[in-house]
Amino acid sequence: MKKEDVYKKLTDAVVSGDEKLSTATAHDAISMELDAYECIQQGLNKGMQIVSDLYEQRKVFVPQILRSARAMNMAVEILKPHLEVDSKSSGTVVLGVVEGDIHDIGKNLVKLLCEAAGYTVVDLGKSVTKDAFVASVKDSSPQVVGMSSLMTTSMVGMPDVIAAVREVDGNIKIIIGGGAVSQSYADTIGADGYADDAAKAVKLIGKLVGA
Ligand code: B1M
Repeated sequence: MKKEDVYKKLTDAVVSGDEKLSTATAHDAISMELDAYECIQQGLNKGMQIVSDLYEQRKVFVPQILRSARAMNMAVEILKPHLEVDSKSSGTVVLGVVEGDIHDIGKNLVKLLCEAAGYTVVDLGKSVTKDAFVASVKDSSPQVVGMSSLMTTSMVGMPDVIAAVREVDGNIKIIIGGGAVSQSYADTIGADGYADDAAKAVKLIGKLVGA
């Protein structure tokens, strides 16, 4: 089997929410010594993006979305130990989905790729309050705080988090991402950057911390 066929099988497994196929294909990918990062990006993530579009078009519904997310997560767990970890870049990144928002699939991808790039990630999870971001900045002194939002109702909480975090540490870099936000929103609220996918988020963090 060619690597493109494996990526496509991973994509199809996520789209159809088939966890048996996603996990079996992840094992195949490992035995073929394929790059775990590429399997996640070219295979699983692509599948999740397709499912998201189908949901928007009302061609799939919540139960299918959840099956797809599970198929993806189970394959990620198999691939994760095989990600090449870059031991050179270092630093701490605090990540969280903003308050009121439970969409964490994209944030989890950002976490995974940050860890693969050698960052220590403090994952605050989903629906994270401003106070929890502030407490985490005090506790772990990160170089970067990353906020994710997929809902127009939750993205409006980002400016308050930025102000509160900067009160604790004026030098901290703050980035945002997720379907609800954009570069222009990042500029408007004074974030240091925006990324539209997880791989770009890692590059952006590297640029901001001078790695
Ligand atoms: Co819902 N949901 N959802 N949802 N959901 C959206 C976001 C929505 C756009 C669908 C729609 O109606 N068109 C809509 C929001 C509308 C809006 O505000 N504009 C919506 C809604 C309304 C809701 C509910 C309110 C539905 C309801 O109950 N009536 C409810 C909300 C509950 C809440 O949060 N309080 C709800 C619930 C759910 C599920 C639980 C069923 C499930 C979430 C499961 C989970 O996350 N654990 C779900 C899902 C899956 C979606 C869609 C279909 C897919 C999101 C996703 O995971 N995409 C979504 C529609 C869509 O996005 N097209 C939708 C795949 C993921 C890999 O992409 O997260 O964008 P994404 O991440 C990308 C980039 O954005 C980037 O990297 C990733 C790719 O590499 N990125 C970052 C993400 N975070 C980043 C952070 C960074 C940098 C990059 O730096 C820090």
